[in-house]
Amino acid sequence: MRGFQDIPNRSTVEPSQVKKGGWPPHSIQIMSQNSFTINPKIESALASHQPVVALESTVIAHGLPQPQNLETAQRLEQTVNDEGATPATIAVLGGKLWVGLDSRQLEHLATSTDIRKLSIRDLAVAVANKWDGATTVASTMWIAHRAGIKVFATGGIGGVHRGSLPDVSADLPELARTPMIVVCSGAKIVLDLPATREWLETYGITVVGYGCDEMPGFYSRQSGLPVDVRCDSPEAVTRLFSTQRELGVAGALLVTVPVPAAAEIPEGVLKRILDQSLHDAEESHITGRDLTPFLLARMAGLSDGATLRANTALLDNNARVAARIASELSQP
Ligand code: PSU
Ligand code: MN
Repeated sequence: MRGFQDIPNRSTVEPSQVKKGGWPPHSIQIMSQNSFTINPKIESALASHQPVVALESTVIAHGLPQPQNLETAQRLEQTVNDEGATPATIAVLGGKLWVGLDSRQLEHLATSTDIRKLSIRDLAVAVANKWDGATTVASTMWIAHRAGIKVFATGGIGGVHRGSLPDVSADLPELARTPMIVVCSGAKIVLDLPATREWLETYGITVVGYGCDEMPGFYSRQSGLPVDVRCDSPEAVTRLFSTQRELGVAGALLVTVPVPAAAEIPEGVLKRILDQSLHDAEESHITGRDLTPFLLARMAGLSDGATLRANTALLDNNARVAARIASELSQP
C-alpha cells in the first residue's frame, strides 16, 4: 500500500503531456499521505496503463437492501473483470480512503449497520474521526481522480431535488470540476430531471447519449430531455474525452446509458409509485442525505421489487459499458 499520486494543477500540463484519454499523467509525484490507501492490484493496473473502473459504495450501503446489495457489489466487480478491466470500489474504512476493496471489506460495507453516507463535505470529518463510510458519486469521483482513475460507473447521479427548498446534490459541482468519464443512466428519477439537465448545461458538463438520442430517466429509457451528443461505441466516447482534455475543458464527460429494455419500469407504474413515495417523504419530513435512500427504498416496496431489478440491471450494464470504455482508453 502506498499513498496517492499528487495531481498537478491542470494548467501546468502541456497538451503534449496528455496521453490518449490522458489525465492525469502517470509519472507524477507520490503524496505521502497515510489517509489514502490504494489496493496493490489497482496500483499495478494503473502503473501499467491497464483499464480500471471506479465503483461507488453508497449504492451498496444505502441504495439497495440486503442481501441484494452485496450480491450487486460482487457482480459489478465480476462484470468489470469479465470485460478485462480492474474494478476499484471506493469507500472510507477506519478513517482511510480506500481505492479497491477486498471481499471482506465489501461484505463489511454491505452488512454493517454503522456505515455513514459520505459526500465531499464529510470526507475530512470521517477521516478525522476514523469512521466507516460509503462514498457518493461526488466523493467517489474526488477520490478516484486523485488515484489516477479516469472511468467511473454508477447507477444514477444525484441532481436537483424536487420541492421548494433548493436541494442540489454535491454530485453536480463535482462533475463540473473533475475530468473523468462517468457512466450512468441519467439522474435518479426521484429528482427534478429538467432542472438537473439545466444545471448540467449551465456548468458545462457534456452529456453523451450512449446508443440513444435522449437522456435516459434512470428506471425509464426516456426522459424527454436532450443529450448533447450521441456516441455508439467506446471509441467515440474516448475520442471525445481526449479532445476535452486537449482543449482543457474542465469537468466530466457524462455518458448516459439507458436501462436494459427488459428491466425498464412502465411509465404508468413509475408515475404512481413515484408520486406516492414523494408524498410519503414529505409527510415523514425526510430531508437531506436521508431523502434519496428513503425514496429508493419506498419505490422498491411499492413496486414489489421491480425498481430494484431495474436498478441492478442498469448498474450491471453501466459497469460493462464503463469497462469497455476504460479498455479503449488504455489502448496505446
Ligand atoms: N444511484 C443509485 N442508488 C444510489 C445513488 C445513486 O442507483 O443510492 C446514490 C449515489 O451515491 C449518489 C447519491 O451520489 O445517491 C446522491 O445522494 P444525494 O441526493 O443525497 O446527493
Ligand atoms: Mn441534498
